Amino acid sequence: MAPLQLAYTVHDRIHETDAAAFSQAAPRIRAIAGGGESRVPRALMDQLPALEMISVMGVGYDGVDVTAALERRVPVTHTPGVLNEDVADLAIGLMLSVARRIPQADQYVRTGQWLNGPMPLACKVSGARLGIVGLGRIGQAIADRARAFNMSIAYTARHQKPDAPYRYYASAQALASEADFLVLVTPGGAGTRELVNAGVLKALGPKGYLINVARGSVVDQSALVDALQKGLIAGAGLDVFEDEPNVPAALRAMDNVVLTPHMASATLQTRQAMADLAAANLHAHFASQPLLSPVPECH
Ligand code: 8YV
Repeated sequence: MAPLQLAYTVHDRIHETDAAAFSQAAPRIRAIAGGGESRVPRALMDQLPALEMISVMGVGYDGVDVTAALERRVPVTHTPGVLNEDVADLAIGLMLSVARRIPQADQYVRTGQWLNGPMPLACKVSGARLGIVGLGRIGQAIADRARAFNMSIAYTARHQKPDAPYRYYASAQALASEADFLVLVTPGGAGTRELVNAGVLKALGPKGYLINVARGSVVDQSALVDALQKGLIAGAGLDVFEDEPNVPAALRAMDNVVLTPHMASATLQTRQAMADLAAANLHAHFASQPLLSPVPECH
């Protein structure tokens, strides 16, 4: 926010908090800066006749109505690439945490339960079968890490990637039936909504784990809660949820899940890199220079 305030007149979310101020400022607002979860619907754009560009500090931009932006010839930019390592690191961390029960082990020691004997045995990660849903840059970073764990790696995506050295499955369900860990790292939005449904979870099976570092919308959350409660899958590591920051009590009460608050890219270094790139896109636009990272639809 600081570099933006130095360079621009910044109205900080007044469209949500101050209708009068927004009504006064709206005719002059030339750009929107938001995050990966920001909602920028057509209706908001309709109130901004001077809008020239939308800069998203995030790789995901599923909250932005890109079709509406394109109709207005308003480019949308995002921050791909700079967060691949962090998101991949957290996906691996969630896999290890849920399979080896690290949060539960911490509590086991802290609460003195160890005095009563050892924890029950957990599930091995190294050498297990990894299924990646979405083999983009982050998915490939996850696969790179998984190779160091001697995992067998397969994936599903909209299209097979000829250069990818991993087995391809045409559907998430087919992939799930051959995976011990199913990791979701697809974009959010209508195209992937509830891609992981009851059938995919059944295919993953009672020894399978679901890891979601994509968007909550990619999973039928009710079906996931049901599958976890009934033991249809072994557990889940979740960084994203259907209605953030609200997480169903049923999920929060479960012992076979690890829950994190949408923090996959939330390190000082990575968020600084994302902020720098998001600001650089704004500066490029207003300097009539080429945008650094337009979303694919705007290429
Ligand atoms: C952040 C994200 O939550 O990049 C994304 O799509 O979901 C995360 O990196 C957010 O974008 C930060 O603004």
